[in-house]
Amino acid sequence: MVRALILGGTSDANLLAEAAARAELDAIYSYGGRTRAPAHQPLPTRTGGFGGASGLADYIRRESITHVVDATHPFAAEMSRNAVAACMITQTPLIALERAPWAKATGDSWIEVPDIASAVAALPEQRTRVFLAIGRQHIAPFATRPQHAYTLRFVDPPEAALPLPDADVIVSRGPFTLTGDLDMMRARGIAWIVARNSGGDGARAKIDAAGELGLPVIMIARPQVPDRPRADSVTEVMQWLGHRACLGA
Ligand code: 3Y8
Ligand code: NAP
Repeated sequence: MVRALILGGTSDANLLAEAAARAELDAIYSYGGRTRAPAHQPLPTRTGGFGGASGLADYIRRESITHVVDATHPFAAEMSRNAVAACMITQTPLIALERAPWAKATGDSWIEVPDIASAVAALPEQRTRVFLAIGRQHIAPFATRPQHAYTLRFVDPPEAALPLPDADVIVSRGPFTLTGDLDMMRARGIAWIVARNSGGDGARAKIDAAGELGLPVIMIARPQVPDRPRADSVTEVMQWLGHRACLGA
């Protein structure tokens, strides 16, 4: 019998959870515990780290997990690495539900950079108005560019003071809309956007809005994750699970 662990935390993982619940699949949804009030899931849910790859391997054995689906965000590279290692140790089938990176549309002006440090370096010297749509965990490096007026978007309100003298925080968890992001960028006179290439539809609005407004986007490329089987749709993952279920594996 199939008993699946879904490593979640994204809108795609949420769609998979809905499909799994509808199919009455025996599955557990896992959050990393990054946000205060994560979205409710129609599956039994666990929250927090496992304790590295070995902790995840122990969890798989203890919970008699038969299949692991890595539906985490493309920037959750450590979780993805641990999933590959733990599934190797325990010989558990693993598949990644991965969404394609956003591709630059004609007319878009992107500055593609490999990491946060290069994104900071790509900002102009002259004071300007920057929309930092990269969450809360990677703000500190921008403190070396205090001259800009920053708009930040977090899922939860900031607990401590920000390391930026001129910063304004929007608290919103997405998914975001083109109208909403266009209005926000116009109202705040945004001239530059910094984004990570998350892919998917849940946060694409800011990229389309930048394109419509002809604004430059500093686009941070995804980190490398180890090779593993991947699916690009919920249907494919369900077949991967359902197929073995009907074989009674
Ligand atoms: C805790 C689960 C849904 C899911 C919403 C998607 C869409 C918005 C893209 C912007 C970019 C950002 C951020 C973002 C995206 C969706 C999706 C997606 C980017 C939640 C969620 C959790 C998290 C963690 C959080 C990070 C932060 C990143 C905000 C839930 C809402 C910027 C990534 O405060 C913190 O510490 C937040 C940390 C990791 C990146 C960062 O470094 O700050 N996501 N996001 C998951 C867990 O605990 O396991 O709370 O319900 C999920 C979503 N995040 O409801 O439809 O495509 O999946 N989330 C980035 O750079 O792309 C927002 O603002 O435009
Ligand atoms: P990360 O850096 O790859 O992971 C760091 C550690 O957090 C992992 O080693 C693991 O701890 C724990 N962890 C992460 N995701 C987990 C999950 N789904 N279930 C259980 N433990 C998890 O992860 P991250 O980038 O901080 O992302 C954390 C969560 O937010 C993930 O669920 C991800 O899908 C979601 N998210 C992230 C982003 C992003 O920009 N990174 C965007 C949207 C959503 P142990 O080593 O102790 O097991």
